Amino acid sequence: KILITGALGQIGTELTNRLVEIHGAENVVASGLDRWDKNLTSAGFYERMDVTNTQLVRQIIKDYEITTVYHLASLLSGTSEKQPLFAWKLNVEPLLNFCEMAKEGLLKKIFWPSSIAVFGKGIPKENVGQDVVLNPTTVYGISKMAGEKWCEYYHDKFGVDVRSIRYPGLISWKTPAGGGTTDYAVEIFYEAVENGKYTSFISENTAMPMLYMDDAINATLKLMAAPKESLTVHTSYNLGGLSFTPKELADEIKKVMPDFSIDYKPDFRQAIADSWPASIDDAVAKKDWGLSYDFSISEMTKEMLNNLRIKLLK
Ligand code: VAH
Repeated sequence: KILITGALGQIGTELTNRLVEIHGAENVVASGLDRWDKNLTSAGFYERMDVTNTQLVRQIIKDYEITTVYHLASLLSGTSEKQPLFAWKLNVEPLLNFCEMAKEGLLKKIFWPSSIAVFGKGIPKENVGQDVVLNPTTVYGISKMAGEKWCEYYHDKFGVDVRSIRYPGLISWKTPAGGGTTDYAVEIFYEAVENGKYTSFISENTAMPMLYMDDAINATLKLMAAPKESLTVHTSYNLGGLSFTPKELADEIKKVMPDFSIDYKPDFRQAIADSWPASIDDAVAKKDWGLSYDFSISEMTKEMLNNLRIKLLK
């Protein structure tokens, strides 16, 4: 069976749905901090689980005979700056626990999300490569860099099959994002549909790597299905997708909603965004496991506005 942690989050809800489609609900165990209620998840099983509770996690792995874990539970960049010590504990220790279980033979495969937040000072802003120096300046970036190094250590030392992607900002409409710096690119669509205007907490010319959720889920499933021998990266794969500024995104929205307006009031997350690259080189992922994308910025914009109109205005 498959276990997903953080299954009620922005990525988790959509990844759970796809894994249920592929493997059947009876083979998918969703877990999260929230109390269960019937329409929470499409998984066959739901466990209320704090991933930092090592004994409980081990018990659930044994009870359900879990072989694959998608470990998504994490604090994102904005929230991590506000709770550094808890962010370190939550973002790193459970990953180590899952790697230990794989080393003991309790698990066959692990997926763990890293982030473009691992990049920081001293590198070019554009087309950042797979093997540049990692110099994160945020708590979140530090925790993700440490996690990547642990993945590589457990692979190289013990042959653990742990796979990872450095996600850019992810844009989706099914589940709100939570506490991220790129979340302006999610909020803007909700506000466009509900109020016809948006005040961005990121300044107009700050480009960041972004991706529509469907492309991110497809990439994740493609990486996990790839033959182990084809993988040359054991820290985390660069994934670039799109790259745009708040102004460029607002201009795309205006093509669909001419009366939409935007203004800019950068907050503490501007400094986080300034420390990140504007675009990513994902050639290695394309070569190793056939990474590809379906959504351009205009196709994403139409998808987001159409679906949010239905979701928010019914
Ligand atoms: C965040 N959405 O903003 C996440 C992501 C690259 C950004 O890691 O923190």
